[in-house]
Amino acid sequence: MKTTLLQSSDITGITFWLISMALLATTVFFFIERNSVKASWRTSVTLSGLVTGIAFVHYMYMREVWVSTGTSPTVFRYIDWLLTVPLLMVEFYFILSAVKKVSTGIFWRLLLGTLVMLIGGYLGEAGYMNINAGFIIGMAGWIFILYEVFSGEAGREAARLSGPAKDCFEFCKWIVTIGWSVYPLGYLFGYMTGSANEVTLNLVYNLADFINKILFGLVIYKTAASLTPAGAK
Ligand SMILES: *C/C=C(C)/C=C/C=C(C)/C=C/C1=C(C)CCCC1(C)C
Repeated sequence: MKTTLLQSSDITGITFWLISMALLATTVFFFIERNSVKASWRTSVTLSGLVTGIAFVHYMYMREVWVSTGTSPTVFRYIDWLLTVPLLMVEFYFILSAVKKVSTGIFWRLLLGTLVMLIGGYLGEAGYMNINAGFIIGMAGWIFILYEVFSGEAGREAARLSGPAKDCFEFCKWIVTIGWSVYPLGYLFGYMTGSANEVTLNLVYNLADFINKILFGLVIYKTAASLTPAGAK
């Protein structure tokens, strides 16, 4: 019997449900906990909550597209990315500014780089631009933001830090390098060469979002909490 709810054999569909509910729970958690951390870290925790909240709403729709059509919810994914990825990337600026005075140039470069990455990717994937050109523009945006957090001004500021804030920056840096590589690989194997099927592709994206959205936010929250002296706010 064909069901449009969820079949027990639909592992990818099950991961759509799992992450939807995990995103809801972490959103509630971040907004409840934000006032329990030191004031300088509250913006970072708020951003984490916005990321998981926006993703939760999109996942409700993506799940619906998946279980009822069995096809990739590409438009919803890109709308979600367009909002959540810049918010995730500017977290690097807020991690630094929670512990020291840094220039706003870092903020604008991180924002600009993510927009180039996503717009290039979308134009290529939605057929408005040559597939390879879209990929190259997207990759250029990603390399630009990776350069900023590794060797650019943000990376140099982080190198002068010590303690939990530095560990947090380092951890997040590897998430955007390794955790994020899943998406361009998906573009390459799922879309450009067509060698990965949609079941695997969506499964991998869903699991990656667990790390890249939920774990990323939790690490920032944990850092904020560990730098908040007991009994103080
Ligand atoms: C929560 C969602 C996240 C963290 C999504 C991240 C998406 C990317 C890092 C996408 C990157 C792309 C490239 C680097 C080149 C080709 C096109 C994209 C947009 C798939």
